Amino acid sequence: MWRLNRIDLLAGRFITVEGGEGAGKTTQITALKKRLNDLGIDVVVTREPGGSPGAEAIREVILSGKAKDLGVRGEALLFAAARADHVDTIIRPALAKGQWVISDRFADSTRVYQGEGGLDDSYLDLLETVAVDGIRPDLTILIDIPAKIGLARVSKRATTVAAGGPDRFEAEDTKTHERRRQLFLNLARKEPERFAVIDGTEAADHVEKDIWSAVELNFESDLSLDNTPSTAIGGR
Ligand code: Z5A
Repeated sequence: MWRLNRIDLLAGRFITVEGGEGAGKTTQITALKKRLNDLGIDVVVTREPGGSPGAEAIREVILSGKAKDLGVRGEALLFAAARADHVDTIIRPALAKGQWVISDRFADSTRVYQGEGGLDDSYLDLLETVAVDGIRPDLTILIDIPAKIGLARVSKRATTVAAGGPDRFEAEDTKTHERRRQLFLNLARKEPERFAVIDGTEAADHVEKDIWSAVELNFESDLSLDNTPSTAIGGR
């Protein structure tokens, strides 16, 4: 369906960051935001599930495990409902204003987590179409890390969801996490023009440099503009 507000007509840029637990997504998003801000680019950092008040309410229900009884299909519908609200109230308006949006997880996470849970591609395609409503990432950074290393990093956290401890998904076994890692890599192989796969096992500052190289490569023309705040175009 033709939409006047398709992503290619929006002024901002949309970057998603994907990967398994403890891959370093949050750490790297903070660093990437700073680098872009230093160039005068206005950046909105957000996350999934969540990112908007409605979606954050759904996040609590999902990650607490309360929705597990809905089964993988029902749970996927909740992720899609959260994403639709997030797109409508946060992502699309920010892109329309010329802001850059960095989202900690987006639709690829549903492909991987709910796909691994047993949902087939046709169901996932349908959900994605209605949830993203034409909004697709310009670049997806996949921070790749063996499940064991990521889980070891997050195991140092608290032990309850409320206190930031293992959630409904983190609590699953290492083999499940490793299968998810392979699914992420499969997605990246299918869409090499959208994905940048980054080795997440390196030290954080090394990972940061690799991510920045990918961003520079993908947004060469945007970043070569004089993006100082006084001359920023379209709010960037
Ligand atoms: N989910 C789904 O099933 N379907 C969907 O559609 C969506 C999500 C959108 C959300 O969890 C869960 O929902 C997620 C998938 C599912 N499953 N799980 N679990 P979340 O948002 O609460 O958590 P997460 O996305 O998995 O993030 P995380 O576990 O917090 O990890 P991270 O953000 O990638 O890593 P970090 O917080 O930056 O770093 C973790 C630790 O490692 C921390 O102590 C850092 O200091 C350290 N770290 C970071 N980088 C390094 C390096 N390079 N070396 C050493 N140590 C490092």
